[in-house]
Amino acid sequence: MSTFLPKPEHKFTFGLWTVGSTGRDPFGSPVREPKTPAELVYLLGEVGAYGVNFHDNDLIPIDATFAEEELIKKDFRKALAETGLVVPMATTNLFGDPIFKDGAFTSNDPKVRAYALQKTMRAIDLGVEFGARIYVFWGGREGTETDSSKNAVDSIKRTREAINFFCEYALDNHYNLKFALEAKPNEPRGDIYNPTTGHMLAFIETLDHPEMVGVNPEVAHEHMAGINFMHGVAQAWEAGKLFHIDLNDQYPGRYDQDLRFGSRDIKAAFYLVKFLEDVGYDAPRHFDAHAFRTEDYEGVKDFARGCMRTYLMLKEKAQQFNSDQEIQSILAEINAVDSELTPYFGKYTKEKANSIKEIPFDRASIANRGLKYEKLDQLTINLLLGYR
Ligand code: GCO
Ligand code: MN
Ligand code: MN
Repeated sequence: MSTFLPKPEHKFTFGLWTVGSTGRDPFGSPVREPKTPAELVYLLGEVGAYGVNFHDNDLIPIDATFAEEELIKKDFRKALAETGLVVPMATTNLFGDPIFKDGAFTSNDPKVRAYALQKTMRAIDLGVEFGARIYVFWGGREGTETDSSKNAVDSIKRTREAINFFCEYALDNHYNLKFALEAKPNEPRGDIYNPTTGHMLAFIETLDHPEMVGVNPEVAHEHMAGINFMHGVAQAWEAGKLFHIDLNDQYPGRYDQDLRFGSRDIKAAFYLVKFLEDVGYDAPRHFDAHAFRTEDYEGVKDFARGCMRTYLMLKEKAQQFNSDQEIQSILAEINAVDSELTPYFGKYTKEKANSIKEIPFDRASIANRGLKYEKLDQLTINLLLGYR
């Protein structure tokens, strides 16, 4: 039995904004004293995380002076060195400041769009300075409350122009950087453009450097949209676009909850972990969630440890699933190959098409076969509940 302790090879990461959340929400003030970036790195070191990610302004406040910036960086660098934590991913805060109230790259105001370019280039420089190899774009304010305000086609074109610009910027500066686009259907805007991972995958193919750009799917965001997260992740993986992942949890139809990973839908979390482990996903496993507002910093540590432990417990369950004889024999039966039919599949030829047209199918007898999915699903439940 594993001890479920996190190790560097698991690549468990947290954002400064996750364990650093002070519990402020639209209805209430902070419940925890803010900690400095360096203090948060020590906290993450204590719970056994591998890395820490940041928005530019999680590390350097937007109005910091040069001297303040240098001091923060010095402390942060020292904390990284002492804990051994790395910075695999960085991103830009393009949503917090009032200037972004109508978006950044999609704002109708050219001054806002130009400022967003400037802020992002500086944030990319900052991320690269700390070793980030993945740069996330989450367009939290890139949307509308009323569609009389913005042209949806222009907004897509403006987003494309911005991402193309940053690809060239990275190439021009010889940065070893890949971009990961993160979709969310709504919140903080009424509606956000490119609302799902599927939209992002389609959008990426229209860029000048699609090879530099992938996705950063988030559990909560796809659950908010009521769709199957693992299916989107699989599609991204199959397309070679799963550059990063945001793990958390969420009840559909509610506000953006950012719950501890696996705490709401254990079954969905299980299939997700099983997928990632089966295919050999090797990029960071980033927990983009935060502790309940009821917690102090001991509770924040419980939260962070819980995210990682649940992942590792589900990983063990996935191994158990893969070596369970009864489950595997049902799967083998379901996936049985019919060698007589094999020649009919694959690439089109005229001869193949004509011969498929001639096959006599006994529809009723094919349809009569039970598929044993009830049994398979219950065996999975037994396994997840520890009765197998
Ligand atoms: C959210 C998003 C963010 C992004 C982060 C990185 O719902 O607020 O998930 O946490 O992931 O801004 O780009
Ligand atoms: Mn989110
Ligand atoms: Mn996220």
